[in-house]
Amino acid sequence: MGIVNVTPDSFSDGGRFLDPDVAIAHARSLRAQGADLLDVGGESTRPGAERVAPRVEQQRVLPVVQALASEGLVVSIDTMNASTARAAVAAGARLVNDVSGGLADPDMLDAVAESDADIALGHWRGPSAEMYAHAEYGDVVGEVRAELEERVAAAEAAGIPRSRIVVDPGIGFGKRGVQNWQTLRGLPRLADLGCRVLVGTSRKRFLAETIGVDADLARRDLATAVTSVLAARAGAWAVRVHDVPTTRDALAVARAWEA
Ligand code: PMM
Repeated sequence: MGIVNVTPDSFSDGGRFLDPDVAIAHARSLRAQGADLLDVGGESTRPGAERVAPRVEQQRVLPVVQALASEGLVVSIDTMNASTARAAVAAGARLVNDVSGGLADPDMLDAVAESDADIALGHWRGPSAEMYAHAEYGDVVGEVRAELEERVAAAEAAGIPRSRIVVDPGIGFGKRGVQNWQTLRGLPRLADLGCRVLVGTSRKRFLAETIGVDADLARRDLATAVTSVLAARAGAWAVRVHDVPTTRDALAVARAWEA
């Protein structure tokens, strides 16, 4: 899954793709580099970020979703707003990627249930502005798993079958440094929920804390490729990355090793 952030303030690429034509060209190049799925988002979820009005979010993302879907590309919409999810699905998005797992907007699960789109439910304990206030765990893997299981049950109760549900452990969301590594180590326990698993480590702070807080993007992309390969080996269905070639290469090397 290649990341297309149509935002002024995402933490590693904010402002680069705010112009729809630039975002569309970027998405096409991610596709050409080997991304099977393009994740279009119009609201930054970086720690401390303020919410964006759905109207503004939709002005950013809908032209991009519409253009990519009309070219036959598989698009996911990264949003916590049901109105944006509905509009993006109408414009051709096939997956609704909600980092809040349907908790931020009480209408989200119904919006997806009414469509034939898939939904990715992220592990989330509160908005970006306050996310580290909730980073208290006894058993991080057990708690992430139990909280995701509740979200899966809520989605099923809303009428979305498990075959259309993807779970995501929400790396960096309400988790500090080592809690992210513990969560990644526990991926096989999430995979046994019986849903596809999506993992997003790309360029995140916990990687920089491991390789060097001043690590530039190229070094963070290499670290991302390593975690993405390990996630794939632990059963992930998809990995969400900014830099597609590095992760594709790493996956090809790992596949050759295993073959
Ligand atoms: N992380 C971010 C945004 N969207 N979606 C999913 N499913 N999983 C993630 O880990 C995730 C996400 C934050 O990263 P960005 O600001 O670099 O896009």
